Amino acid sequence: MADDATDAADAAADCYHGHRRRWWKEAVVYHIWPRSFMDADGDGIGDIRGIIQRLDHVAALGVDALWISPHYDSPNVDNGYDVRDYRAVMAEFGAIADFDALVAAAKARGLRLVVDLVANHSSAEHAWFVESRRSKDDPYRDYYIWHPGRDGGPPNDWRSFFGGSAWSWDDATAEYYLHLFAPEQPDLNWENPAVRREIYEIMRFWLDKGVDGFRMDVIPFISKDPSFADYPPEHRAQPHYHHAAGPRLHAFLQEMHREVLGPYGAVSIGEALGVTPEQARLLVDERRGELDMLIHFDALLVDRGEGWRWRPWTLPDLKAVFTRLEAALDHHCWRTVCLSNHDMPRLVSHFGDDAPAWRVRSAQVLATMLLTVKGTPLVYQGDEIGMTNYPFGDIAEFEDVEALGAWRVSVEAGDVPPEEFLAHMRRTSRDNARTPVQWDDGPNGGFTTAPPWFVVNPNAAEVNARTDRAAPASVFRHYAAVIALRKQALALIYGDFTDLDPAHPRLFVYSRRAGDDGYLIVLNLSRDEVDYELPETARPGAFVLGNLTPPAAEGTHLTLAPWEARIYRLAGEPG
Ligand code: TEU
Repeated sequence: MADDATDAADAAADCYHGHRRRWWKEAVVYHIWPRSFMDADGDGIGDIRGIIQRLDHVAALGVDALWISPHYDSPNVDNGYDVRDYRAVMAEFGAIADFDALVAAAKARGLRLVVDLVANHSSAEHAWFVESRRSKDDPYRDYYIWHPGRDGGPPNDWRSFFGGSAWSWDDATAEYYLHLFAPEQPDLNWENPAVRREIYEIMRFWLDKGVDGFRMDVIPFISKDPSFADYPPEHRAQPHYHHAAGPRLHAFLQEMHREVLGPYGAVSIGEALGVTPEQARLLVDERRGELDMLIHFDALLVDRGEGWRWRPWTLPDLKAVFTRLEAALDHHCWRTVCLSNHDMPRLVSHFGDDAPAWRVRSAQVLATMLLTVKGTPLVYQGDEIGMTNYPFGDIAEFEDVEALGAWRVSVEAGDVPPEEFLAHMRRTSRDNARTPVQWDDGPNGGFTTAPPWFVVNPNAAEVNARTDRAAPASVFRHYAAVIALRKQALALIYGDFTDLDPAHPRLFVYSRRAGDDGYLIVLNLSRDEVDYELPETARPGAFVLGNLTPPAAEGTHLTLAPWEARIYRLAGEPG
């Protein structure tokens, strides 16, 4: 992409390799799910003071920013993603003074702070919805989406992501309201300018408190298909593609940018469920003034088929995601790299190997990948110490509204045998990522002194931050080392991504090249030792960093140990 002309332009405009340099492109973001991060006040629930207590752990990783999942007042049907009051702090998490203290504590450590914006829907307990459902001519009626039924049932065939119809009947006014998630999460009506103004005011409120920007929950869903017709056949199996394709999405986001994001210089990270890499371009092309970057789902859902049922995946499937993003997004666009979060299984259990013999090494390989494929990496709490999925045995152990909803519509409806459901959930459930962070080998993994709100993984005695950070082979220290390398390696941030061997079933071999500068990354994502002749196009220069010490003077013929990660400089010109 960069040629001589762009090199000259780069120098003039604080660019690197054709990209405008921005702090958030060069940052690593650490994602905190407050309920399970750290409990400071001894009630068994994580809180803001707990986040402050553990900020030194986060800062020691070398990350640049925090994203915290919703900290707002909520009845917690969906653990904070159902907001009752957008200007108040959830009582279990603390008070507004604690939030102010968090802003100050983060700034004192040079950390930026990004908060969650849940603007597609509110809680049904939000004052707007309480009013809205009162009567058809209530001033707040049009804050939400109400429709009469069709043939004695809901207005159309739209489905809730948490099971069942996306419409609930409300007796008071004898109409249905729309909720793409739980019935307790009614969708806001973005066609109503008053709703948009309210959201912008809420954004200004938090920006005035000193936050640096927003992660925007299911933001592509804010513009609804105005026909309210049934799903078109091509979207029936994957409705998120339908909900993300509303006609006014770009207009709404451009307005939000004009009104708030632009004037404040705030960063925006859109959760892009239902957005293909090709559609993503329109949302993040910096010349359009919409969003800065998206959380793409192509990697996260590589092992999910219709109805998001688990299906086997191969390494070439996963690698292809990064190539497709590279092709779709040019140097006017940016993206995140997200391989785990509070909605997904644990990173090492999902894409690595969580058997005790391979857990640390495979977590290190995944860290290397997360931090060196192109985009702003999002590191989810606990992954930096190699936390694993929870060994769920029974439906009674699950807490998540999504898991319980799926059980209702599949097992209780007699469609799926319980054992099959549980096997699926052990692999995929969001609850895997929501068990408390394991800080040490003490009671409750050091998360709380009270009975914890949710189960602690029984492996806390072996897998915890204190043990990991002190061990010779440490997941945490490997993250920190790769993050430190990024800070002095602009080619690792802005360089072109090229998969050098897309079909290899065990290795991920890629380059990050910016003109003459560049890196070669070789990852073995398997338990096998692999002999490998590097392609002509990538000659290894100096070895920079790895999770093992490679044999000296191997040349271009490498022998990779199981779950080995290596980063080299690229030598010379491309062949
Ligand atoms: O997630 C939307 C979303 O992508 C999830 O529904 C996800 O697809 C699913 O959980 C995969 O199993 C956002 C939030 O991240 C999630 O926690 C909320 O439950 C949801 O929106 C509704 O606000």
